[in-house]
Amino acid sequence: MVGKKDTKGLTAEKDELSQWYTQILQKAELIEYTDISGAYILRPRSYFIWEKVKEYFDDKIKKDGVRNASFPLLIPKSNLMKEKQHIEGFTPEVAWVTKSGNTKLTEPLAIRPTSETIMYPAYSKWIRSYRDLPLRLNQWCNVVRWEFKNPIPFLRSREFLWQEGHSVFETKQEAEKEVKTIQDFYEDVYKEMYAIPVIKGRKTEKEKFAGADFTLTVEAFLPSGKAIQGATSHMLGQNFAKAFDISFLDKNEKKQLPWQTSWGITTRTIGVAIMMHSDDKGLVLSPKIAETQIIIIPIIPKKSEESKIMKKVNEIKDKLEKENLRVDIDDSNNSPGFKFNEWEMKGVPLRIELGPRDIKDNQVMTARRDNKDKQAVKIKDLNKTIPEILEKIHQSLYTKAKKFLKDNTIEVKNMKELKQAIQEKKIVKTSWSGNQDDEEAIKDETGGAKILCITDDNPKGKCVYSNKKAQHTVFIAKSY
Ligand code: 86X
Repeated sequence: MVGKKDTKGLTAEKDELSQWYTQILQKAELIEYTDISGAYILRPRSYFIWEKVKEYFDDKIKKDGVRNASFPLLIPKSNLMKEKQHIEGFTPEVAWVTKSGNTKLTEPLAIRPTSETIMYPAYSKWIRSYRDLPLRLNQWCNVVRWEFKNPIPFLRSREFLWQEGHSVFETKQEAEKEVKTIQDFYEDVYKEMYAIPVIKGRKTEKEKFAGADFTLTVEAFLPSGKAIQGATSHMLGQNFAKAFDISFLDKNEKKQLPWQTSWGITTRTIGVAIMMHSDDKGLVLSPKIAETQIIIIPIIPKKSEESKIMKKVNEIKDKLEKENLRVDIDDSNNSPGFKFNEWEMKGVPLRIELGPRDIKDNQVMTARRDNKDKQAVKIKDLNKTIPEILEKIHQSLYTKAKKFLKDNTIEVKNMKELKQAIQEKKIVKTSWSGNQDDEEAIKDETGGAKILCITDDNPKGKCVYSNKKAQHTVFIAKSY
């Protein structure tokens, strides 16, 4: 297909991964590039996805008692340096504001790479007694991290959108409960919004956030044979409370350190969804996040039939919109075949065709984007049947991705099997000693495959690398 003249359709097939991905981003009108490497415009069709995810997650956390707030974008240098230990490894990524007009600022201001150092000084003021706890705040915002690895739209950009939740509790138990709850919420986002199954686990000591006692994660495995971290939920223990002087008086008027958590999910999720479901014809999306769920294409063989068909098409649109469905009509002068390709490219989950024959038969023809299934639907049944088809699309995207994960998960017992599986672009389930040298050796000997997460702490058997007694069941794969 490469080199085909048609400049409208995709010219790269799915196995040529990066070209295929960048073509989809542009042709499905998701992303526009800018003059800044790593900074992208999220066009309406991709920002819509983020709005849906935001609505869904925001509702979940609010029902669970979290409140939203907004903290400043700019962080004074002295704040940022307060918790040196956790900042140290990150400093090369921080972008700074140093001037207003031509005047040098007395103190440089960091553009937030994450907001602990602007939030926790305020937490220190607000928290006095056990009555002030729990304090559970979230903000939806953009952050900037001046990464030096090559940027990939959505997956690794220098500016991205996210939510960052930061909670403070009286007890360790409450904090531990929250990090698990939020991890479950993230799994739900992937399953219910994106139709993607994830692996839930805990990061190894090497891979966890350095400021945390432990880090929970959700990991997705993509058709490219690479895994990607999908979101993160940290048990911060009392580390930040110490560094930012956050304490409270308990019921006995005794001074105590509280227990904290932080958690985030980002616009990276959009890239994960694109890579997971899309195909040689372009974008494939779950109906839950598609800006246009249904495209109606009038089939008009004779000009004399146009007004009759357009009238019917508009009736159908109204009927579907009453069901809260997102519907568009393509009444352009392009040929039906051209329109089919164009809307397939844009990832519209369901196409409805309506021509003179259909009007006679009181029906429409529907075509699913995900599997090409065609089905005639009586016009009187549209309000019931179309939502059912959309639900089926979501379910079958999820089932297909789940099957892909299952079919590509291989359990191995030794390094020979592990190396072979990684070479074959699989995701590996195996046992590990818990020893960091063994973890590093696994990475070296597989050409860069990492332990993605720990899923069990009581495995039988021996470490895949060292043959020592296994402490953890782990998933291993190459990753983004
Ligand atoms: C770690 C920790 C945490 C709240 C999350 O993962 C979820 C939401 N924050 C983020 N992290 C940094 O602390 C960090 C700090 C600086 Cl200064 C930086 F430039 C980059 C960073 N990246 C990640």
